[in-house]
Amino acid sequence: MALRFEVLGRFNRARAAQLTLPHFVCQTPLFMPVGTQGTIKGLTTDQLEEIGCQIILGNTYHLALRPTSELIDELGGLHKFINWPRALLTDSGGFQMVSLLHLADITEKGVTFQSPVDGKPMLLTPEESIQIQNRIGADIIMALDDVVRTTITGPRIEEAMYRTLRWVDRCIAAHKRPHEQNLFGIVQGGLDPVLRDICVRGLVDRNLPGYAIGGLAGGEDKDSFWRVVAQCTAALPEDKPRYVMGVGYPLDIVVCSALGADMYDCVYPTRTARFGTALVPEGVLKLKHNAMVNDTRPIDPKCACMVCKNYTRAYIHCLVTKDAMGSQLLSYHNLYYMLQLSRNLHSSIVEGRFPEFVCDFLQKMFPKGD
Ligand code: PRF
Ligand code: ZN
Repeated sequence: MALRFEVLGRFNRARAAQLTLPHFVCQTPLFMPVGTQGTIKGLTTDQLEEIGCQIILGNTYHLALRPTSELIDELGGLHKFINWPRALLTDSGGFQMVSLLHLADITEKGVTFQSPVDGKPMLLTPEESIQIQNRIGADIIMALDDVVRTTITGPRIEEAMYRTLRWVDRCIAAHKRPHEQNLFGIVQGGLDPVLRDICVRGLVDRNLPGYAIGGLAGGEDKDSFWRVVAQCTAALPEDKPRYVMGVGYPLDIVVCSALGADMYDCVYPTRTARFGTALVPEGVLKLKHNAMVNDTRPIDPKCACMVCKNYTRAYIHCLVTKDAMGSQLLSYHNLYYMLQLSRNLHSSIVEGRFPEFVCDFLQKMFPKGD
């Protein structure tokens, strides 16, 4: 195991912790920006440090295609390659292939897909996913899982859950650097509480350094989503980090933290920035809107970020469809917002004022109480 997880404070099921990883000491609840090719679209690693980013996520699938894991290894690992001294997490690749490539086919061996480079069929096995992630060198690496949409029903959900458990054993056996990299297992099982329970127990028996809750944020209703998170966090060990994959919206992060989750990743803040949308305490602000043409206020007058200190809505409105700087400034502000939200969750739990923080958050976001 290459991590330490110390709970610093609790409020009911919510916890604030210090997660010590090989490259950085992180505070939870923790939001991890997604940098598919290693880097976050539109931000330099200096800017990421400036806004207090502690860990970023990279995707095995994308990095394996370009620049390739062999080259990253040869050049001294991903931290060095992208000039990021803090923590890194890589996702195992299966989910990206299945969600991006409709041609991906899953068998017991692994995930078969057509290479987007030359169209040749390629196979990503659990062993290969781990070998690639060992070469990339992230602080946390993810087991290859069999992901199915939560909106489907039938025996395929059960098959995927049991396969995920069989694959985690192949991942554990293939992992060559357990003292430098933490292998997390992923709970699958769709929306079925019996399947989720079998998967959680199976993974806990394997005594991994941390656990993720997968298969969510794929179009299921919020009630089912929160129910699965609540069930899994209640059954996972108290002394290990819990990571909800692909989540999420600010509201989801607040709710999941109240349910005892610790880590999150999502493309939403940077993706929505590229569509001209800023995250603000009231919800979202659409910078493309005509009302912004002569609005001389910052995006969020209460935000302390570099963008809100220096630029008006009118200026960003003007840039947004014309110049890459528009989405860069919005990405900067949006990530600052998510990281500030994580810091506020952490400090409110440590200082015993988590309920007040949640009430205030909800009141701003839903002022009419709806
Ligand atoms: N598995 C993996 N990565 C993921 C997910 C998953 O279930 C999700 C949830 N939809 C996001 N990213 N390996
Ligand atoms: Zn700002």
